[in-house]
Amino acid sequence: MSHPDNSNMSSLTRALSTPLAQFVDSLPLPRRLIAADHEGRLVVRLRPGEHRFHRDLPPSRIWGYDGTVPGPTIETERGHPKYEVWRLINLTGDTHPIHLHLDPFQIVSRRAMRYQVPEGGIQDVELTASVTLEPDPEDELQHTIDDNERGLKDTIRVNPHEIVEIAVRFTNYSGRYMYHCHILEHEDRDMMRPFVTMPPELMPFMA
Ligand SMILES: [Cu+2]
Repeated sequence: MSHPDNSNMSSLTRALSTPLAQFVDSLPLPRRLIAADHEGRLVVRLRPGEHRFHRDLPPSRIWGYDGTVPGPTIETERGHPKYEVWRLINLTGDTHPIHLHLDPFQIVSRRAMRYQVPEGGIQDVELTASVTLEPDPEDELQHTIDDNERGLKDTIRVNPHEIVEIAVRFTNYSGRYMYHCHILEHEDRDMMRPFVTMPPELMPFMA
């Protein structure tokens, strides 16, 4: 666990002792990622980063897509909706049922992997680990797809020592949605992330 340095702390205390001025920051414009420029195959990683939520507050450490808030805008062509493939990598010793809001998805693969987390590799917002696509010698689990997992799903089990790939297509609604672990204690204790979908009509305003 790391602690904010003292100068950050005192400017935070100063900022919080008076109400923050409203609507003084311009809206952040996310970076555009155009699927067609990458042969329809984009990779966006969750990374730690910094974001200043208000001009009078010091930067906060965040987890964000590409380490930014909001994450990049992903642009696809009208009439050519793209599937997104999400790769869920479990670096813990527990099985997590991961639940995605808004649209159903299909499991593409479930693969065994082994991983190494270096000393200090998992902190409050930072994560360093190396993943190898081969079974861990101690792992006796069969990493196969069950018959009842082959249809459209809204929750998928991700076992320890496992990478699960799911394909999802967001088509119906725009707004702010969530994906999270469906174990109550886990979802209430940070295993929950937002994502935003929007129609092409709104895209020009994001450029
Ligand atoms: Cu969980």
